[in-house]
Amino acid sequence: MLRIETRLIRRSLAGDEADCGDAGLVRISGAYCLLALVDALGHGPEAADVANHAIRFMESHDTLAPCEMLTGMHEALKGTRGAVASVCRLDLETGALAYAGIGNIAAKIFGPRYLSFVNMEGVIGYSMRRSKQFTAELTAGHVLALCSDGVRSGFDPAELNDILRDSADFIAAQIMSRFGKTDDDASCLVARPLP
Ligand SMILES: [Mn+2]
Repeated sequence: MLRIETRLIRRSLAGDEADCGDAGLVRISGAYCLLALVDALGHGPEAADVANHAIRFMESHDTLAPCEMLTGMHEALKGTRGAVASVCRLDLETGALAYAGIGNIAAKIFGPRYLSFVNMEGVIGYSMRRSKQFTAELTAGHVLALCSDGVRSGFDPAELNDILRDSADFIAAQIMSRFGKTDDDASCLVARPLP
């Protein structure tokens, strides 16, 4: 059974984390771990409400596959300003990771085999087509990072090579401090299988 450590860091443009339009979720149910990051359009308390609504939807539907999760979230967020999101479902017995994402969230696996997932365009709750589901493997030595667009995404993956064996806490903090922007809410969710 895969053991993972995770760390979510959020930084609110408004200063108060309760008003952050980015929100994340790590939730284990049975042999699966659901990992997700949501960025509601805009920022401030209204964006925070939408992001929290999306998280509550996922908490109460935590067995859905990533594609179905996004489709369900789309219905749940109708009438709101909308959001973008990335959803992963990790099989803790095999390390198989199912992934789907809509909009501008970066989802990458760092390590010997670097991988950057591709999200479909759209805004959840407003306009989206059915997302595409991808699969990958998350094994020891690799690190999964989901980052909102408040974090610069075009950096060379090798820039993290020196810290991949550090803790999820440290890696998330480094991503935020090295690549975080200051003009939007910013968030980063890191998951790291333990050796
Ligand atoms: Mn954003």
